[in-house]
Amino acid sequence: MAALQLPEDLRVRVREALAHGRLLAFTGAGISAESGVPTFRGPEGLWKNRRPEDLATPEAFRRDPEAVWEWYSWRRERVTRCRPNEAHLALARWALAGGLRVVTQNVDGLHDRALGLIREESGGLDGREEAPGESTARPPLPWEPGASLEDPVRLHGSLFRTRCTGCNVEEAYPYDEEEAGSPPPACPRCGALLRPAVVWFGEALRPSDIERSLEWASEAAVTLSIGTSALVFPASQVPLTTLAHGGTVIEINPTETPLSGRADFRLGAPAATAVPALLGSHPNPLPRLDRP
Ligand code: BJW
Ligand code: ZN
Repeated sequence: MAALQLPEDLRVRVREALAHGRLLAFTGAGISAESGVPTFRGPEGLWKNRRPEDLATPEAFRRDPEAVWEWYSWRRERVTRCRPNEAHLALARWALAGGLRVVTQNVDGLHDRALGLIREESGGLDGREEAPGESTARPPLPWEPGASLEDPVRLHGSLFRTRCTGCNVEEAYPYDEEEAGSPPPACPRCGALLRPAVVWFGEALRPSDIERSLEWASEAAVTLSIGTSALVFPASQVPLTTLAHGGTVIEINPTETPLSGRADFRLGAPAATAVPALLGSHPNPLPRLDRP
């Protein structure tokens, strides 16, 4: 990409935030658009002429669990065929170097897969890309023992996990080609229907997820709001919290959003080119930077 039209003082702020582990990337569906994952809003988001807003609700699942489950099966299948793009990969490199943290609204697992690819590239840790939902244990949350700070906070859950509508047990649900067209499965423990472990409209986010995200946002010197319409509450509070604490917000989105007028700067460019260009190259091999 040609040099970004970014004022020099903002460029310096981004560099310094990365050097001190005080950059936060807040992401939405647009970061995965160039990987082939449809966004929610706009004509691309339609599925069988139904709007995601009408399917991503507990009422829709109660009314028509087969249709809602079929939509999620279709999305699992589609996302499994997609690959992380240059924006996910650039964020993963800097996350592993300790320069930034990621809070995502996405349920597609592409940030996690990008981390797997970069670990493999740098010969570290597990050294392989884990297929979405492959692990059977619940992954530790970013602040729990065994977790690493490079793992994203997933505010709206995961496509590759289920939660029982009866006993509430949550577990991994790896993609299986055989699942196409099958009805929602029953819980092996209590027999109730399993649902996707995602956050639907009107449902509360996991309190520790939103608390941790707002804490990171308040500590961030720079927050990048990438590929989100910034419409959905309470996730939309993440960049606003950075602003309220005197930090800088840079929006990366080809289309204006309600955040545009409040952000310090807007890059009206697609994420897969803008994010790597903004973050710049990283040292190789990756150092562990000291977090404050
Ligand atoms: C590119 C690009 C490229 C394209 N590069 N960019 C009225 C006012 C205020 C709030 C409310 C209200 N009425 C109701 C509410 C609350 C409601 C809400 O916010 N509604 C709004 C729509 C108004 N919120 C909730 O209900 C939340 N819960 C809640 O509030 O609970 C209260 C409570 C407390 C205690 C007890 C009980 C309840 C829950 C919200 C859950 C959202 N869930 C979903 C579905 C997740 C599962 C699934 O995936 O199926 O999350 S909805 C959907 O929206 C999904 C997304 O994560 C989320 C955000 O969407 P996102 O990521 O921004 O995508 P898009 O499509 O909107 O935007 C993509 C952007 O990318 C666009 O701007 C493009 O331009 C851009 N783009 N290509 C960069 N290449
Ligand atoms: Zn159960």
